[in-house]
Amino acid sequence: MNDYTPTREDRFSFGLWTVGWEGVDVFGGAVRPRLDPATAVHKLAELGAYGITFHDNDVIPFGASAAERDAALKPFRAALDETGLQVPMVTTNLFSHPVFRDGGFTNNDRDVRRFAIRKAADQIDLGAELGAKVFVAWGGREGAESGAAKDIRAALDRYKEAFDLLGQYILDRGYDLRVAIEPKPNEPRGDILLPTIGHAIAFINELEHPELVGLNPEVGHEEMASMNYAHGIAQALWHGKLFHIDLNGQTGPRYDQDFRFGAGNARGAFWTVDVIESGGYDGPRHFDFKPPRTEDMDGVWASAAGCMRNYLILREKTAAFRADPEVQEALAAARLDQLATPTAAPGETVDSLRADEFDPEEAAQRGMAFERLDQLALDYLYGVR
Ligand SMILES: [Mn+2]
Repeated sequence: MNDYTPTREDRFSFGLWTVGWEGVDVFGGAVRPRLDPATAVHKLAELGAYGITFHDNDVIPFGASAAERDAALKPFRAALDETGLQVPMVTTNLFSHPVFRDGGFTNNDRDVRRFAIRKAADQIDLGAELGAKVFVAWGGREGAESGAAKDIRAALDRYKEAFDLLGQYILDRGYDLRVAIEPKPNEPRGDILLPTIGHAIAFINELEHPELVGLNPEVGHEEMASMNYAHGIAQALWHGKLFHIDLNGQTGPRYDQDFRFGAGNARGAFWTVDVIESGGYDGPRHFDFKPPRTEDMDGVWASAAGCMRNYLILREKTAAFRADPEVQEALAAARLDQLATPTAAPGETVDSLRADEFDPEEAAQRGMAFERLDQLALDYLYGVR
């Protein structure tokens, strides 16, 4: 048992837009003041985070001149230097300004698409300068509310073109940085392009530089579509495409709730931490959540601390689950060892499988023993084991 105090070795990072969210939603205006980026850096460092991430316009006002840009970045850079907080990821806002009403990279308006690519490249430059290894691309406005308004095949051509141009740009500049696409099914658009992990992986395979592009799956975005986040990131890992993760909380197919991590589908969070810790992911544990509108700034920091605390609690629980001799016995009873064994022996063919002596009626009698195994997990989750 420990007190779940995060340290920098835990590699927790937060979007500046998370703790900085003023609470503006579709039904009401701001409930909290603007959070100064430098203050956010100091506060997150104090809480035990190791990194902060940001959209260009979280720090630099849209349309800022070079002098205004430098002035906005100066105190932010100073805070990073003072605290040693890292910037492991950056991203571009291609959704807030009205010019992006129909998206950035797939906007029907060609002029807007060209502007969006320039804007992304500027933030890639800044990210590389600050040491970021990942550039996240969330195409929240890339989509449609109606049928004829968007030719999906043409839009995907343009989407590919944007990633191909930016990929070549990263290579030409020699940046040590990769791109991570963040899928989401809907909201703010009625339907968003690349709505799931699977759509995005298939899209990446069509790019000029697929090795530069992977995924940044978000808990809530997958669960909004009733999908299993732990399974999704496990498949992304299987493809070598889990470049980054967005952790938060969601309770089923609703609006994007963005609860703090662990507050939402707790069982899903348990398996999410299990996959992250045991599946070979070595990137930041990044939180993309929204402290509820009910909270003042004290509540915001309590919410941020809760994300890290819940992760550490679940990390301890999942590690204990995996190390438990009774669990290992239950895993064997559930035949996980057999699943890990290739179906055919080396050199075997379909014809050699025909030589098996097998009684399906007898095999059909074997239960899979999954319930005992799952109850052991729930005993850990519920805190009785
Ligand atoms: Mn996100």
